[in-house]
This record gives sequence, C-alpha cells and structure tokens, in this order.
Amino acid sequence: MYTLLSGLYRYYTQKDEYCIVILGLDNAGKTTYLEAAKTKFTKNYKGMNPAKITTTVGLNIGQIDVFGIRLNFWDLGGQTELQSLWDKYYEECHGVIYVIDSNDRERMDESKEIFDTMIQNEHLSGVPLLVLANKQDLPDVMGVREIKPVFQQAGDLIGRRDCLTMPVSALTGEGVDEGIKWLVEAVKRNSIVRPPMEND
Ligand code: G3D
Ligand code: MG
Repeated sequence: MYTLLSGLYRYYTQKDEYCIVILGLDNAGKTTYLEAAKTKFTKNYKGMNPAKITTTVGLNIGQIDVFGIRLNFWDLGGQTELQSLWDKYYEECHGVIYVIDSNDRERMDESKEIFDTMIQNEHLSGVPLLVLANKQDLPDVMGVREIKPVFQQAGDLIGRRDCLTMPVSALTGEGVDEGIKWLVEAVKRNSIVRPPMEND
C-alpha cells in the first residue's frame, strides 16, 4: 500500500527539470532578470529590491516551476576572470539566456566577442538560445533591430538551434514572461536531444 501511494505521489509531483545558464557581461542585468523571472512565476515571491542586487561573484542559483516543468537557473558571474568557468556548465545545460545591456554601446563589441566564443563551444551545439536586449526602459538604447544583426554575424554558429532575440526590461519586468514561455517550449522541443532530469 505504501509503495502504491508513494508511487502515485511521485507520479503527480515529479517534474522534469531543465537547467538554464544565464550569460552576458557583468552589469548586463542577469541577476535582475533572474529575480524578475522568479517574481513573475513564483507565488508570494516578492523579489529582491533591485538596489540590493550586488555584483555576482561565482554563481547565483534560482528555480521556478512553470508550465509543468522545473527550470533551474545558473546565473554566472560575467567578469572576465569568471568567464573561464562558464564552459563547465555547458554540457549539462538545456538552454542559454544571453543578456545584453542595450544601453552600453561602448561594450557592445566586447559582448559580441564573448558571445561568439560561447556559441562556438561544441558542448552548446543545438542548445536553444534566448538573446535579451535588456534595459529597454531607458531612453535612446539600442533596439533589437540594431542589436540583432550584430549578434547574427555568428549565424553559422547559431546554426539550426532554436534562437530568439527579444527586447526586455529586467527592471520593470516587461517581456520577462514571454521570454520564459518561449524558452520552456524550446527546451521541451529539444528534449529528444537533451532529455530533462527527473526530480521527486
Ligand atoms: P549582472 O548580474 O549581469 O552583473 P545586475 O547585472 O543584474 O547586477 O544589474 C546591473 C545593473 O543594471 C544594476 O544597476 C541593475 O539595477 C541595472 N539593470 C538591470 N536590468 C535593468 C533594466 O532592465 N533596466 C535598467 N534601467 N537597469 C537595469 P546598479 O545601479 O544597481 O548597478
Ligand atoms: Mg549578477
């Protein structure tokens, strides 16, 4: 009886788990985006005051249950010396979110360079990619129309994976749920190649 009940319990509570890495230069808004996603999709989660979000050193983790699956986020520190740690996570991740500070024209080339390095990594081939043109709430920022062609120069490397570039404001939350919804569909589609982990 116990086995039957615990079996049923497992059946109804277990969720497929997918891991998502959040990458981009330091100050792009990765941690703010993760907070915004947690706030949108977690009941009673009020979110951190953006003023309290400090530079991520190492790894910041977050989890949301959404559309019947669980997403585990790895928000990795973006400083140069931490970028070398990123590829340790590539093999195990099911999706990538790449965050761009649309207000920082000066570092756009730097961001593109690390994007190109990331996209060339063999362990990420075929993995769905969500590119976020963040900070769209600020005036005179680069729009998706301007940013997309820059990042699509790596078109061959992006290859046949699912890829979406979208405008977002992590600070106001604008566009956050659309991005997560898209990512959920994309990682589910890719689950034949990268199956989810099962949790209890
Ligand atoms: P990171 O995790 O990529 O390093 P953070 O970046 O999330 O720590 O954000 C870096 C700074 O950008 C923070 O400002 C944060 O409030 C701001 N920011 C993040 N997303 C947005 C956005 O969508 N719009 C605006 N206007 N600002 C954003 P501070 O001043 O705390 O350094
Ligand atoms: Mg951070």
